Amino acid sequence: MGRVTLFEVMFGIVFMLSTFWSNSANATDTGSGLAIAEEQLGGESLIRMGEKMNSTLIKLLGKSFVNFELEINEKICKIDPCDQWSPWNECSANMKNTFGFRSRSRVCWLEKRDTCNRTGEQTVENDSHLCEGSCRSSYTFYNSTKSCFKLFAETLNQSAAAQVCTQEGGHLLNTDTEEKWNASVSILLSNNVVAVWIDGTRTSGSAKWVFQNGKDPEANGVMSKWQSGEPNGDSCRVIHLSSSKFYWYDSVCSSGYKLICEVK
Ligand SMILES: [Ca+2]
Repeated sequence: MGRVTLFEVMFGIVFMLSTFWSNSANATDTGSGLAIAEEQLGGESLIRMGEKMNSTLIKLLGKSFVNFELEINEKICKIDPCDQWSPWNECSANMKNTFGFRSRSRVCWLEKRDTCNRTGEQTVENDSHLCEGSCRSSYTFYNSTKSCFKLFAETLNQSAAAQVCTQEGGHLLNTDTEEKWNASVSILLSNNVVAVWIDGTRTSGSAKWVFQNGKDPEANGVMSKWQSGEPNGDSCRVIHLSSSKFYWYDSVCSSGYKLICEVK
């Protein structure tokens, strides 16, 4: 059977209904098995009905419907000869206020002859678009500093703590702006933590402070946060609570403290 036009289908439906009416005694007779639930009406069921009623016309109509259904199915396959898109991958930018790309892909069978049969030569389509970065999961964004911070609750010596942050792609938080100092205090308060390693080491009590990232806080205009009597000759920098207030202290580098990483 060739292509079926919409007109032919409509004509067929009208004709079929009139045939139903004229045979309504048989068509609704559940005893003869001709009753068909509405949701089962389709080409195949019409063919079966035509066979039972010995009606060539209904059988032909049924076959027309089957062809029509196949044609629609094929058209749908032609419209979308591809699998579903994969989920978007993570944005290549991992900081707020920075931009990167994210992408997704899908497999298509654009050259296939049998439209619904997804075999043969595949094409991988890629799609990508611009995205704004955000802090990675478990990090908190501080708008005042435009940075992502995370408190690590394990107690480590200074070099192990610095290494954790390096592995995270960042560094120990350097309190080289008032905003970063305030963010640090806020993190410590909200987590009930009394002390953390921050960025800043020196080779001896008289040497210059060295920072993994950023500047010397005081040279950068941060008001001194040293506890009175500090620094007093140790080589690693911490924030420590004293009488309900946080201060900078220098501490022995092999001591154990929690840490805050900053990722940039
Ligand atoms: Ca000290």
